[in-house]
Amino acid sequence: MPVHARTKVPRCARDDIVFESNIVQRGALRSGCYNSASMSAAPHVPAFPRTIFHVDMDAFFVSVEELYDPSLKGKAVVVGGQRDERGVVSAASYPARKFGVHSALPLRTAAKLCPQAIFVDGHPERYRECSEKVFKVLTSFSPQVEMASIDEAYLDMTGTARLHGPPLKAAHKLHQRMKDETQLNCSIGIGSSRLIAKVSSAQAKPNGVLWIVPGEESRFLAPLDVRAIPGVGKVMESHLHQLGISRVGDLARLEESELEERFGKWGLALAGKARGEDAGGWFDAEVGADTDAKSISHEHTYNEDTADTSQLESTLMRLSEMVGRRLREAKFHARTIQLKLRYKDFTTITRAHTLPAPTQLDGEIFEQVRTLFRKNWKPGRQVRLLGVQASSWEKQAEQISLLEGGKQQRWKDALAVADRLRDKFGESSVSLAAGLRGGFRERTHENPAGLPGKGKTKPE
Ligand code: DCP
Ligand code: MG
Repeated sequence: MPVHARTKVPRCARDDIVFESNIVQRGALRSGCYNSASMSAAPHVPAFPRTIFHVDMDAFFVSVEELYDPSLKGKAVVVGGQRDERGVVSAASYPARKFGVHSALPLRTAAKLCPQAIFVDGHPERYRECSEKVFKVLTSFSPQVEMASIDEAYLDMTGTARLHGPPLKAAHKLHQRMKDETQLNCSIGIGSSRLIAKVSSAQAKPNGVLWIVPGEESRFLAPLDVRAIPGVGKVMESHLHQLGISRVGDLARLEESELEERFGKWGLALAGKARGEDAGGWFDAEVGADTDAKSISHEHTYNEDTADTSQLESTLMRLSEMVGRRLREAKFHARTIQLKLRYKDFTTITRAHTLPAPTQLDGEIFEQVRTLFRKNWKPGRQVRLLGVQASSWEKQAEQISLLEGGKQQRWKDALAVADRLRDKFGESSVSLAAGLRGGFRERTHENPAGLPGKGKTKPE
């Protein structure tokens, strides 16, 4: 079973990850496997290991922008807005990352860290379109595909060896097909669990393939920083540092009971993850079993804080339209509508309301969110950010609208026309009257619940 790579390649970050030299060239696919077969203790190899691929597109929003403007290639590029605007970086190119620029950093900080960067506005419709192409390529490889976010997916490749060959060969094929069909680079991690696949794709970046040979999971994870484990954020990291734990190996050496005592269920999950298991409810389902987003939200940060009621309510209308549109695209009806309100001093509140019947209509979403806003906003207080989120889905067939039949159908027809116009002429081409003043660039946050690296939606 173990695959021995041919030659060690010095470019690789770690000696024990072996990359195949014949395909390592600048810009070309880096490929390899982690296999410590030469080491002393025989690893424990499960009788029927699963083969999971984690595919993650490289610098996704940036790479899509490069397709539209090839002059951006190889440069420090920041997607998400202009250098003097409020708001945050959506994506940074690898050259920009060398200066410390990353997603979620304020645009103005990014401009200070990397003044030579080119700042580009985001185009969500382009990313959605490319994401659909990515999904198509993936489904041509395995029927069990689970999109975990707009640019990443898990594939269960167990039992596909006769069709696609052994894991590395299959991954090369997939990598090439992805490039041919989308003109985009991706990185692929291969492991016996989703967790291992996810961690290894991150290690393979950019433009790489890395296979963790079954039985090598713990040894592969041991030297990595605890932050490499999906779900370990800054707060957990600092708790662990206080206990003297900085590497995954330190964590794996701790008694499970000790971790459970300190961190409860979370500690138990952490112990499992440190061994490379899909522990802790993040990965309970089979790949492809629950692929749907658990919430759809849109938010807007003002360039200048505002306390102007009509401007604020127009923004809520615009955001409601965006959320409604995504619901209709996904054929979902949402029962819970949530408002997010961030004041000038960054105090943030979220308030949710559950509807008696689920909806996907802009007007109904807006009505709820405006009620929440009017109840909770302190008039005169400057607002920095507003957000609208829809969650708690029901399938189309089960829904009963708040609006009675005929009126609801008329709304649906009107919204379908509006959606088609937006497809053709851009997101801000059509808006209900109240939303017109709220025109702004779109930012999309879709939060599939229980996914690695994507926090569950919780009130702030
Ligand atoms: N994204 C965003 N806001 C964030 C994080 C990400 O809008 N806080 C968007 C932009 C990214 C895309 O999602 O391009 C995918 O996120 P990734 O974490 O996969 O990052 P990239 O694809 O940009 O880079 P990498 O090569 O590290 O995967
Ligand atoms: Mg990515």
